[in-house]
Amino acid sequence: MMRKLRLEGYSNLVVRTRSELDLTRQIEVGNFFKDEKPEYVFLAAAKVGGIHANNTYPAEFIYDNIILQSNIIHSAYKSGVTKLLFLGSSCIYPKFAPQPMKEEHLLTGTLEPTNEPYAIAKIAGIKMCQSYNRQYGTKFISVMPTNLYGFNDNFDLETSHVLPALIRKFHDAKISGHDSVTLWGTGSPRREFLHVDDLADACVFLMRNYEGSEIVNIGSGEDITIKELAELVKQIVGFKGEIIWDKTKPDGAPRKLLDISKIKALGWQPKIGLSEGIKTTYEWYVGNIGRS
Ligand code: GFB
Repeated sequence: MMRKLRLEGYSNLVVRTRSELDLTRQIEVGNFFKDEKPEYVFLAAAKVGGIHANNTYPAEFIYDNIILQSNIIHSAYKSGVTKLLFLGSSCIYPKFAPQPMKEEHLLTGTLEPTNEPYAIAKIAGIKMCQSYNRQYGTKFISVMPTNLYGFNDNFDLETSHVLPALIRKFHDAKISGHDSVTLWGTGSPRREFLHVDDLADACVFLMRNYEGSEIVNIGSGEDITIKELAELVKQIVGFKGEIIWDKTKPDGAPRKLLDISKIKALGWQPKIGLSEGIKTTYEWYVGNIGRS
């Protein structure tokens, strides 16, 4: 978001690091909004992680996300913010929703157990934005991105999402000369991926052009099996060894492809293809994090 907003020439950007402002503290968040009086709020702060992190820390995922989003949404209302964009996730949809998943499929079936606490928190955020719009006339929009990847991602193997994990696992194995890499599950689930620069572009687009209370999906419009993704990352990284699948780890949702016809009808399109996006992300990783 910061990269995109600076590119667009916005200079009056107000941010706080986690150590400067603890978003789980209601009074501190209220004072921050009173002092700074932001006009536009991109609510991207959240406790996030991949399938293993969600499955391991359910209490933190539901508590941290409900608390911090409630503090920010309520303080945005109290301080008269012009518009707020709330970021949810594609995991809010039912585990067996028809594919591709449309916005109206929300709350039509049971959720994927591995990330239900997180999904419930995000659904609460959507309902809070919609309720404040209805009762107080606020303009709080809710957008639902698919699985994201790109620069500055979390590459910790315990808490990360699959794509950064694959980049790190294949790179480390290549550098260390290992002859195999172990991945989780069966490799058969399908996932959709969107580069974070495309997401930031969509968020600025919607902040400018959308005022509805209904949620809006943001995705690339195509998905891939984890096995196909692994082969793609393996080839981009240049790892020559074999892939071992650890079936004791969960697969999660079998598929969660978003229907993006709503945002396309508004005039937005994703621009960064998966293979190109992985290549530039791997280059960034090697230049900034990976051991060479
Ligand atoms: O990206 P990921 O952790 O989350 O896992 P979800 C996607 C798929 O990749 C799962 C498989 O089937 C994993 O088992 N996978 C294979 C791996 N190897 C690995 C690995 O080394 N690391 C990881 N992380 N996965 C998340 C939700 O679900 O999607 C979050 O838990 C959020 O709440 C996020 O919604 C967008 O896509 O399954």
